[in-house]
Amino acid sequence: TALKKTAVERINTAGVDVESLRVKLLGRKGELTTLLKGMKNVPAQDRKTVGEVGNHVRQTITNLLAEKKAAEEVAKLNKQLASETIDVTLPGSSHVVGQPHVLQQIIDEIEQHFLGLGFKIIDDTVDSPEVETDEYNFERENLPKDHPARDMQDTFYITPEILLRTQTSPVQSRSLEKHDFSKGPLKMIAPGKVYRRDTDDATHSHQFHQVEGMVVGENITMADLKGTLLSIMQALFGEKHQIRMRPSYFPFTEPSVEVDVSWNEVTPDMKPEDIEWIEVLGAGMTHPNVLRMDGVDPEKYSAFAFGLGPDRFAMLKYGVDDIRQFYLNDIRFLSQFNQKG
Ligand code: FA5
Repeated sequence: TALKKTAVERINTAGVDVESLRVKLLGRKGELTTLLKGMKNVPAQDRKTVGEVGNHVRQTITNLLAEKKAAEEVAKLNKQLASETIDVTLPGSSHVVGQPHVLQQIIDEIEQHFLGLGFKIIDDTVDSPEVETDEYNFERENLPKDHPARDMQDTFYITPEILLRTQTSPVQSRSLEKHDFSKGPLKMIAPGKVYRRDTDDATHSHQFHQVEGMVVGENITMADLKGTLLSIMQALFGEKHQIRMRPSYFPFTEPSVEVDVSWNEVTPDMKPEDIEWIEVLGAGMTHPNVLRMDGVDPEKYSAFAFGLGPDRFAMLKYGVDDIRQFYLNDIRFLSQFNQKG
C-alpha cells in the first residue's frame, strides 16, 4: 500500500517520460514485481490477501500510467497543431513572374492581326533559316553577285556562299516553292531575326527582327498592298501617329515604297517640316524576275511583299528612343512591358 501511494504521487508528478516510470514500477525488475516476487516469504494464510492487494496496486498503477500517457499524447498533438497553424489572413508572398520580351509581344500582336486577315505564319524553325545561302538571300531576290544594291545590306558571310540572312525576304522564295496554287493564293508572314554589319546606333542594331509578308495570286494590286499596310499600322498605332508612303527602291519589287511613321502625335497646327519620321518598313509589287525564279508565271499571277521592322514598331509604340535598350536585357527596362500591367 505504501508503494501504491508513492507510485501514484510519482505518476502525478512525472514529467514527460511515463514509459521509463512504467519500467521502473512494473518492469521485470520493477519495484512492484520485486515486491510480488517476495510472496514466497509471506505466510500461507496471508498470501491471498497480499496477492489481491498486489494485483489491485498493479492495476491502479497501470491505469494511471495509461491515462497519463494518453494525456501526454494529447498535449503533444495540441502543441504541434498550434505551431503548424496556417494564418490565412497573413498577406501572401508574391513571386516574380516572367513575361515575353517586349519585341516578342510586338511580333505576337502583328501575327494576331495577320491571322485575322487570313495569312499563314511560316514556322521559323523549319522554313525560315537564319543561316542562309547567298542564292536565297540575294540571287533569288533579283540581286545577282555583282549587283550594286548588295551594298544596301552589309553582310556577315560565313563562306562565300553561306551567310547570316540580312533580311527575311528569302522566306518568300522558300514559301513560294512549296505553295500549291490550286488551293488558292499564297498569303503568308514570316517573322524572324536578321543580321547586318550595321554600326549600332539609336535606330540601328546589327541583329534585329523583320516580319516578311507576301501575297501572291491573281489580280493582286498596289491597292491591296496599301490597304494591308494601313490596316496593320492602324491596328498597332491607332490614329495617333501619322503614316506616310514614299517611293523607294528594292531590286525585288517594282514599284517600291517605304513607310514612315511620325514619332509623335501630329496636330493640325504643325508644319510638315516639324514632323519627325521613322522608317518602319519597305514594300512593293514583286518583280516579275523574282516570280519567274520561284516558278510562278508573272503573266498569270501578281504579288506584293513587305518587310517590316518590329524593333522600330516597339520603339514608336512605347516611346523607346534607343533600339539598343531591347538587347541589353536589363530587367528593370524589360519589366515595364508587363502585359498583365
Ligand atoms: C529590306 O530588308 C527589304 N527586304 C524589305 C522588303 C521586303 C521590301 C519585301 C520590299 C519587299 P530594309 O533594309 O529597308 O528593307 O529593311 C526593312 C526594315 O527593317 C526597315 O524599314 C527597318 O524597320 C528595319 N531595319 C533595317 N535595318 C535595321 C537595323 N539595322 N536595325 C533595326 N531595324 C532595321
